[in-house]
Amino acid sequence: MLHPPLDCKILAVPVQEGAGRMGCEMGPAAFRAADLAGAITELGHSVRDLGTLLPAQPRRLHHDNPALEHLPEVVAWIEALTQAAYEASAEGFPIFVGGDHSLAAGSIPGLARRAQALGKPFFVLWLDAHPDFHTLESTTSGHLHGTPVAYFTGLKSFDGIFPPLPVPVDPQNVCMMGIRSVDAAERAALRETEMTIHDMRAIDDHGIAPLLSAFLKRVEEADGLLHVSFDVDFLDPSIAPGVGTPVVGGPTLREAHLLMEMLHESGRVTSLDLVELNPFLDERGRTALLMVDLVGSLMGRSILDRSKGTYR
Ligand code: HAR
Ligand code: MN
Ligand code: MN
Ligand code: MN
Repeated sequence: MLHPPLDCKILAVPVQEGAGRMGCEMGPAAFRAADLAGAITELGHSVRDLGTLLPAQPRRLHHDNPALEHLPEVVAWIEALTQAAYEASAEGFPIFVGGDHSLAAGSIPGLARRAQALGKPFFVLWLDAHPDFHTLESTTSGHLHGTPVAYFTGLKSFDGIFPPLPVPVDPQNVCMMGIRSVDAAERAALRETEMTIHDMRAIDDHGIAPLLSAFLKRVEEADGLLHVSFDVDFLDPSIAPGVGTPVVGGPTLREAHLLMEMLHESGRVTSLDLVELNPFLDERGRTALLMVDLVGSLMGRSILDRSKGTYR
């Protein structure tokens, strides 16, 4: 498959109210300092900076779960981003730079609406230590970055509180990798879902490559669009400490690069979230720099030229 240069569009979405610890607001600034744009243009792609999204006006909202934190603020971000993501995906390759993972409750519904308008099936690769599958009733932390997957796959809990979904994402088109921290209510709810969930045990057993290949084959066969939602805490905290909810036992540097290189080779990825980077918790920018390096692999950087297959 040929890989024409991409027309990348970077939208900064400094939402931090969905997380339990503040600091993700500084994510877009750290990605700029780590030269995300330069790493992409260096590979022959173009980059347009769409600037920084502003949230909608927060509205008074009530829900019976008293644990919920910053509900009006997060909903205001989601409202603005759903529309912005739909518009940004009219052409080119949008990159949504967070911001905490509540961002995906806006980016993904906007992109799903775009896919529907184009008549294409829409797939999501969810890279995360967490499934983020809480409902508004089941979350005990009240941190809304733990809920976007339940929302965008159409669970009823969000009706009348989050914006109405333009179109739900088919759970059969969602694949999660890296999962290793699942709350009791999520575990029970995940038993009922048709999403593909590769927890760390599955990665131990099979390795990243065959699991990812199988999913990419399905995207290919459906001629689908593929969105990658990359939560930085997917990575092992020994290499990526700059996150609010680190979980030990994550993928290594090489596993992460392999995954990104395979995504590039598939030629299927059409949009990307980069979320949960918390520069306040990072060590001398190393997590931001690593993430930029991984985006390089996604955008076509490889150690040696692989176009002719293996080397002898
Ligand atoms: N499941 C936990 C909660 O709901 C932790 C959620 C953490 N989420 C993120 N994004 N960091 O994946 O509080
Ligand atoms: Mn809290
Ligand atoms: Mn997440
Ligand atoms: Mn996470």
